[in-house]
Amino acid sequence: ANGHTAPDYDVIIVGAGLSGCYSLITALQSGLRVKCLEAGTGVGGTWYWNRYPGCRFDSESYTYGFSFSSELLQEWNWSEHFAPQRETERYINHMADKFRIRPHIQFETRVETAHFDQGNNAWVVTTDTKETLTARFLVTCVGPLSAFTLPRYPGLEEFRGPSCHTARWPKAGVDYAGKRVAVVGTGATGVQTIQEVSKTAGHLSVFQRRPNWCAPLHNSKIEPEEMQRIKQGYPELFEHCRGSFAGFIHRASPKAALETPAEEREKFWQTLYDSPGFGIWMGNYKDVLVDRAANGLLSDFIARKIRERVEDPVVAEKLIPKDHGFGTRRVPLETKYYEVYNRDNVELVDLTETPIDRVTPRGILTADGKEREFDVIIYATGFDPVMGAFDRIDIRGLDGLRLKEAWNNGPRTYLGLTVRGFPNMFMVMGPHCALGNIPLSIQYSVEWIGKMLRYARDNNVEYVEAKGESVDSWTGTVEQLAKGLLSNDVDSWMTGVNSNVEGRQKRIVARYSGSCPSYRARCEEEAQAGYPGLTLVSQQA
Ligand code: NA7
Repeated sequence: ANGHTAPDYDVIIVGAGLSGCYSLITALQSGLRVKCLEAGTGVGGTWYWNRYPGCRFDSESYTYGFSFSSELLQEWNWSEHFAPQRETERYINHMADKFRIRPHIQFETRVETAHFDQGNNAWVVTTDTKETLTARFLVTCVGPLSAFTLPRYPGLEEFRGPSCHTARWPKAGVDYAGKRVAVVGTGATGVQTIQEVSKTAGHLSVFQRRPNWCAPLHNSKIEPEEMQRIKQGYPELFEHCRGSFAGFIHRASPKAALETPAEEREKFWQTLYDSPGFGIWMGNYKDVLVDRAANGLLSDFIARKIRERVEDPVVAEKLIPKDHGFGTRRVPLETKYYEVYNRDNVELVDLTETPIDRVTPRGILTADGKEREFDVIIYATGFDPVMGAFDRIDIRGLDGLRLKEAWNNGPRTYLGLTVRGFPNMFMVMGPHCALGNIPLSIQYSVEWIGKMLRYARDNNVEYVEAKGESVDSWTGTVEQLAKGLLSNDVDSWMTGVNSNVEGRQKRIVARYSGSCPSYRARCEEEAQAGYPGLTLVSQQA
């Protein structure tokens, strides 16, 4: 109509991780013409790229899978309470085959630009394969932690042996057994890598800038009878997770640490410390993540554990965070991590004492003039958080406005799903949406967007944009919710900080930190009221 050029597709999906795969499934089920573009050679996103040694879930396997299909739930068996990467990647591949989405995914194709064409109300997408595709709607499924970052040390390229970031671990693996290995970084990824690599490396040097508070994972096998029981209980299990703050099985206690007698508190913390998963983080007293005194008590408890587990008291002190309290950054879950430092073949290098000067052809030179020689260097140095994957694409909305510039002073969104000035673009796991148990959050966001897209089709809507007042009010809500949370006073990916990226030194509010149920309630309200927060323009007959 009106001399418009009809776009090639109704929807282009960027990325074929969990978000992209499920977005594709819903779009196909709605009968939309859809194309998914993926940089990798396979599906899985995070679970495709992160094949480093020891990579596995920190959330219970059976709460991590999607629940939209009971058939999928019933036919899939998890082998461990916290499944390894390989199994999760297999799960996502299984899903892709079951729902026949593969023919709609173009692999080895990285989206380079996405510009909104105002004349046609369509997105024009170009790729590194030199293709141009157009679609009415753009759904970004680029992942909150996918743009990996390397340190900016001089000489990084000069190292002669194999070196890689954990998020680009080669499929063929890296031979580190018996070798001299360096691991830089001690976040959730570094901790998993260190535990595994230390088992067979000839010598391992861990380069630690800031330690994190870790707690035991307590992984174990799932026997067939147990898996059967889990399957029978799926409806209640997911109901329980949907009702919890962050979508996990763990729920915070209604009690406050400060109002509990010391002896009882100690017993409770010991039970949590001895139990599998995130309980000690998500299922703790209600005041430990918001009250400094309560948090201090819990931190002291964990510090005692570290001192008990690490033989060398000097090393133990280096492993105890002094700049932030327990749970205010992402808690890495570990399996004998602290005991790694009792091994003869492992050394902890404290970068606050001896920063890295440069990487040399032979190894790493620290500020004390010591050059350590390595055969392999592993960078577990994290990601340009949440906005990073968007920044890598040249995304332009109305009047050529660049998304990167629009978010210069921090992201501004409506419901974490849409951005003013960027019509017909929806984000899955973008800034300001609820994260927590990610697949659960993904499932909700994808279904919300799916419903929106069906509404648009059924009502001939060809233009959808967040209203200015919606964005102001939602961004305000998100910033308000962040106040009072101890985690928002600490540098981490959760506050949008990454020392390796220009312009990411300042803390911002990158994520919605209210509860998942209240997030969903707010989004439901928008949909049920017929999208009053969005400007919808229908096609003229
Ligand atoms: P994180 O949690 O961002 O951890 C990155 C680690 O790398 C952290 O210890 C950093 O130290 C360290 N780092 C980063 N840059 C440098 C440089 N230049 N020099 C030395 N050390 C550095 O990323 P992860 O991959 O571990 O985890 C990401 C998420 O994936 C995690 O939350 C889970 O949800 C799964 P710093 O603390 O900044 O001093």
